[in-house]
Amino acid sequence: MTIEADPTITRPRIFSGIQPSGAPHIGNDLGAIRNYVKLQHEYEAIYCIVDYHALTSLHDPERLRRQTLEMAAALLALGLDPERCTLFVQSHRPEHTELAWLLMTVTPVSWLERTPTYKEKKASQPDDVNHGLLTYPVLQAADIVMYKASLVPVGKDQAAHLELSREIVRAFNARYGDTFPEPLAVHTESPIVLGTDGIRKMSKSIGNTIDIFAPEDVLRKQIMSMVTDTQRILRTDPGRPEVCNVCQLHRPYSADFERIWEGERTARTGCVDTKKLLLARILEHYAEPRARYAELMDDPDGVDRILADGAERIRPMAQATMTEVREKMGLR
Ligand code: AQP
Repeated sequence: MTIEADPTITRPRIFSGIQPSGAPHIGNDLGAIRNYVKLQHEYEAIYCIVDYHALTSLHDPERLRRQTLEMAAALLALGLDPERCTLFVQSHRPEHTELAWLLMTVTPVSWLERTPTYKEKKASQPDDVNHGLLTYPVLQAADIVMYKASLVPVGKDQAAHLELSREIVRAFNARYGDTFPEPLAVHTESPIVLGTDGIRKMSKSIGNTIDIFAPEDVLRKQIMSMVTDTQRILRTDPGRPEVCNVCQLHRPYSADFERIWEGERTARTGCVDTKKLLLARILEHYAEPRARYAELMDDPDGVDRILADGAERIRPMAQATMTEVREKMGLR
C-alpha cells in the first residue's frame, strides 16, 4: 500500500524520535530539530520523545523524568508548535512496545547483531549489555511504522538504523501483505555535526557537545575549548576554514561566514577571535529559545499537558494500526 492510498492520510506523514537525554546540543538542532520545525508546516508531523529507548542506557528514574521534561521544553522552545505537529512521549502510547514485539518475529537476530550502534554500545557499556540494546532498532521501526510515516527527519548517524527499519518493513510486508510504507530519511544541510574535538560527531556520550540551553559561562567554556585547524600553530599562520570546525560552524550561524573564513585564510583574524564571534552568534541565534525554555521549565504542568494531548491525539492512529496488524498476523 502506498501512503496516498490511505484515506485517513491527508498530508504525507513524517515521524521522528529523539532520546530524552536532557536539553539538546547544537548537533541535535542542526542535524534534526530544525528539520522538525520546518517540516511541521509541510507535513502531518509526529515527534516522539523516546523514553523506552533511553532505558537501554539510563537507569536513574529521577533523571529520566527530568530529562524527558527538559527535552520536551527544549523542542517547544526551538519552535515545535503543538497546533501544527504532535509531540508525545513514547511510553504514553504502549502500542509501541506491542508492535515492536510483533516486528521482532520477522527480524532475524543476525540483522540486529551487525548494527554498528549495538557494537558501539557493547563496547561503551560492557557491564550492561541488556537485551534492549540489541532490539533497539526494532522498537525504532515500530515507532515509525505505527503512524505509517513515509519520511523520517534524522541526522546521518541514524542511517544504519533507518536502513534496518526499511528491511524490517520489507520482511513484514513480504510475509503478511503490503501494510507499511518503507520510510525514507530526510537530512538537513548539516547531517553530521562534529563535536568540540573536531574529529568525532557531537554526542552527549562522548562529552564533546555545545549545549544550546546551558548557562552562558558553560557555553563559553565549550566553545573556547574547541579544536581548530591543528596545522595553524602561530597566530600569523594562514588558517584552513575547510578543515576548521569553528569555521564550519559559522556557516549555519553567521550570514557573513565567507568574510569570516577569508579573515582566517589571510590570518587577519586568529582562532580565538573566531571562537569568540561564534559564541556571540550562537547566543544571538538562540536568545529567544533560551528565554522560552526557561519559561517552559517553570511550567512543567503546562508541558505535561501538551505531551498528554499529543499522546491522546494519535491514539486512534496507533489503535488502527494495531487492529490491522493483529488481524493480518492471525491474532484473535
Ligand atoms: N552530531 C550530530 N550531527 C547531526 N545530527 C545529530 N543527531 C545527534 N547528534 C548529531 C541527531 O539528533 C537526533 C536525536 O538524536 P538522539 O536521539 O541520538 O539524541 P542524543 O542521544 O541526544 O544524541 P547524541 O548526543 O548524539 O547521543 P549519544 O550520546 O547516544 O551519541 C537524531 O536525529 C540524530 O541523528
